[in-house]
Amino acid sequence: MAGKPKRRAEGAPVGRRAVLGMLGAGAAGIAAAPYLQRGWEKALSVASEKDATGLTGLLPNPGGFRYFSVVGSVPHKDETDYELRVDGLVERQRRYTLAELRAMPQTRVVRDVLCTDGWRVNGTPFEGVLLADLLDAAGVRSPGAAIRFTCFDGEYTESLTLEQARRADVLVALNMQDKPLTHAHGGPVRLYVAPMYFYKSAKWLSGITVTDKVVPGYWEERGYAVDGWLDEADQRPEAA
Ligand SMILES: Nc1nc2c(c(=O)[nH]1)N[C@H]1C(S)=C(S)[C@@H](COP(=O)(O)O)O[C@H]1N2
Ligand SMILES: [Mo]
Repeated sequence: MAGKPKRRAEGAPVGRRAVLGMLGAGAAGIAAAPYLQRGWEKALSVASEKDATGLTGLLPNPGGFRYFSVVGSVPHKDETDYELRVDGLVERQRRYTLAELRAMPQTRVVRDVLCTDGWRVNGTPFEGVLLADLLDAAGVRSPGAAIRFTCFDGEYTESLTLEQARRADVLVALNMQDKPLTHAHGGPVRLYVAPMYFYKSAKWLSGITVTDKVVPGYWEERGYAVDGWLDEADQRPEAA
């Protein structure tokens, strides 16, 4: 990345880590967090989705979501040029087009979305292919024990253990809120890890690489927990 965006982006982890630390401190931290978040928004009010600050994550979105990207601009991809690679410690490397992913069995999961910054959106449907099905199709080989996810934004990465990746609530998601994933929400394909904080759900997913051990992801290299489990209560399906 060029010097300027990199320098600007370095501001983000410090702020995000501070918020995380306060959340860890309990109720007082939770009460304080919105103030920090607001201050942050004010400081970054010049940021727009189009600029290259890498700090566009604080712009409110309709429906309670906030747009997050660690880079300023992300290429748009659709059925004509989207491709998902499955490689690494597998028997058979695979490449999927969007049409091929849509033709596979689809699973729908409805849980609450929680970001470590303190916002949440209850009862959000995601739908797509079970990550476990893609791993089975590729055939994990020894000593495969973890997954590294890469994104076509060129920067973001995530990780899961193989055991986590095989859960029935971990999707390669094509739909969100019963509509095709928009570009802003990581479309056409994002990872969706229902039982964990939303930073685990990598947007603009382009690569699934089986590794022998967990390689910490983008935010994890900057202080986030590699295991992003939600509290038990927040993992439950919405009582509809
Ligand atoms: N590629 C990519 N994926 C990402 C992020 C990002 O910056 N880049 N941010 C993460 C975080 S911290 C959150 S809260 C969610 C935000 O998703 P949204 O923009 O759809 O609300 O995406 C996660 N996945
Ligand atoms: Mo987040």
